[in-house]
Amino acid sequence: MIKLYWSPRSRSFSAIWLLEESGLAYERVLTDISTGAQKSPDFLKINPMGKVPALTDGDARLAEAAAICAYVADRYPETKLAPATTDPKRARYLQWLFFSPSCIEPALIQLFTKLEVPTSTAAWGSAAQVFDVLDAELQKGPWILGDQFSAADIAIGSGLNFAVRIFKTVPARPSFDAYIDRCMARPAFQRAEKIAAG
Ligand SMILES: N[C@@H](CCC(=O)N[C@@H](CS)C(=O)NCC(=O)O)C(=O)O
Repeated sequence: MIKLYWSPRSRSFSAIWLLEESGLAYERVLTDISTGAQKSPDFLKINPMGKVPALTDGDARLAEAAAICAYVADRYPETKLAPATTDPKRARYLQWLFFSPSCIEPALIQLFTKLEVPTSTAAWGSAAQVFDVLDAELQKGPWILGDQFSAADIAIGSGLNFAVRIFKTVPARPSFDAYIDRCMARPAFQRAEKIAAG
């Protein structure tokens, strides 16, 4: 049985949304970061970073929200959350799935801290570039791979919702608003929101 280690109002949201989309049976293990539960010796064996989300599935264990998306979508192809490895769309899927932790996350931290980094040195270029590129891609819609909803939308949609609607670190744009609305209209997103509220 899949076990998801999660905390309310945290980056656990994307893993909850993913598992709600998957239709798979899973158990939620509350690991409340406000109590320090994420630093317990038992939890550190699952994620030595002491951060949620993390997931175990039999002998498999992993952390990192985007890796959890990739793991579940590949381990359980019946969930149809990723293009098959032989499908040419797989390439763009991987690009956008990795774009979330590699570019969106650091861009958000840059906006938050006002950190100055030369664009040629920063792996994400600049926050402006990240959100311009994402804007252009999302204008094509409805999902990041066009008609096919995938785990990449869970990674990107969760981050964008936090950035644009919750923390308002990123100014709204028509493509972002329309995409977040489409994500929020999904029943699995709505169930995840209720769960993640704690
Ligand atoms: N890179 C990780 C980041 C996870 C993360 O930052 N989790 C935060 C909550 S949003 C956390 O567990 N913070 C508690 C702590 O660091 O003590 C991922 O993408 O899953």
